[in-house]
Amino acid sequence: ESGTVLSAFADGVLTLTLNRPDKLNSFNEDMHLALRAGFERAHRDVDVRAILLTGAGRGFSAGQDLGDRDPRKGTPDLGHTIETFYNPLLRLIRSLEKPVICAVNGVAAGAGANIAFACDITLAARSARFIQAFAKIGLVPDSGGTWNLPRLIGEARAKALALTAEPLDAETAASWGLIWRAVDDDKLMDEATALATRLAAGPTKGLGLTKRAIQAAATNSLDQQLDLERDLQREAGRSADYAEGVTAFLEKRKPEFKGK
Ligand code: T3D
Repeated sequence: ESGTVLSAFADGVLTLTLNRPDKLNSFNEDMHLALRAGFERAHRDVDVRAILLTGAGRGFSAGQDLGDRDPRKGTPDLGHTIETFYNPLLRLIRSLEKPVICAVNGVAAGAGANIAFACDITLAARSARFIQAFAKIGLVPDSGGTWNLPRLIGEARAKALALTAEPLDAETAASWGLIWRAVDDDKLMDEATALATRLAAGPTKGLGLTKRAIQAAATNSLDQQLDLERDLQREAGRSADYAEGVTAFLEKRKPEFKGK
C-alpha cells in the first residue's frame, strides 16, 4: 500500500501509519484527509476495537508541512486551516469510544506532539523527542495543546515548554505524566501492538464509556461526575460484555468479550 497514511487491520486493531517520511510525516492536506478517513472508519466499523497511530521512518510527525506555508505566496488564514483540519482530527480522536494508542517512534513537533498527547495511551521510543515548535515560528500551540498540557503537567511546565520550544525527551515526558511510558526503540512497535491487541479484545463498550467519563471530568464538578458515573455504569451494566465478564469470573474462566 502507498499513500500518505498506511492502514492495516488485524485482530481488531486498525493501525494508521503517517507516511511522509522524507518530510518527517509533516501534515499536508492529503495526509490530513487520509488520517481523518482512518478515524472515521474506526468510528463506523464495529470490527475496529482499537486504533494504533504511529509514523513511518525516523520521525513521528513534525506538525504542519511548512512547505505549504511559504509567506511569499501570500498570508494563509490559519484559523481556517485549524478549523478545517486540525480541530476535526482532535475531535475524532477524543470522541471515538474505543482506545487510541499512539506509538511515537521519533521526533514529534508542533501539532505532531499535541496529537500524540491527545491519544488515550501514548508510548514513545526512548530516543523520541517532543517539541512545542510553535514558538520558533511565532505561532500558538494548537491541536488541543493549550488544553492538554496544563492539565497533564501543570501550568509552570506547560508554559516553559510552549514558550521555549525546548525538546523534551521521552523518559521525562513519561515521568511528568505527559505520556504513559518510554520504551526501548527496538521494542516500541511490539509493545504498542501487544497493548492495542489486548485492548481490542477487551469490553469495548465499557472501555469507551470509561474514556468518556475521564474526559468529562476535566470540566465537570464532582457532583456532575458522580451523576455521570451513575448513568454510564447503568449503560455498561446492560452490555453483553459485562454479563460475560461476571459469568466468566463466576465460572473461573477467561472472558470472551465481543465488544458489545
Ligand atoms: O499552518 C497551519 O495550518 C497552522 C497549524 C500549525 C501546526 C504546526 O504544527 S506549526 C509547527 C510546524 N512544525 C515545525 O515548526 C517543526 C519544523 N521542523 C523542525 O523543527 C525539525 O525538522 C525537527 C526538530 C522536527 C527535526 O529536526 P531534524 O534535524 O531531526 O530533521 P530536519 O533535518 O530538520 O528534517 C528532515 C527533513 O524533514 C528536512 O527535509 P530535507 O532538508 O531533508 O529535504 C526538513 O525540511 C523536513 N521537515 C521537517 N519538518 C518539516 C519539514 N518539512 C516541512 N514541514 C515541516 N514541519
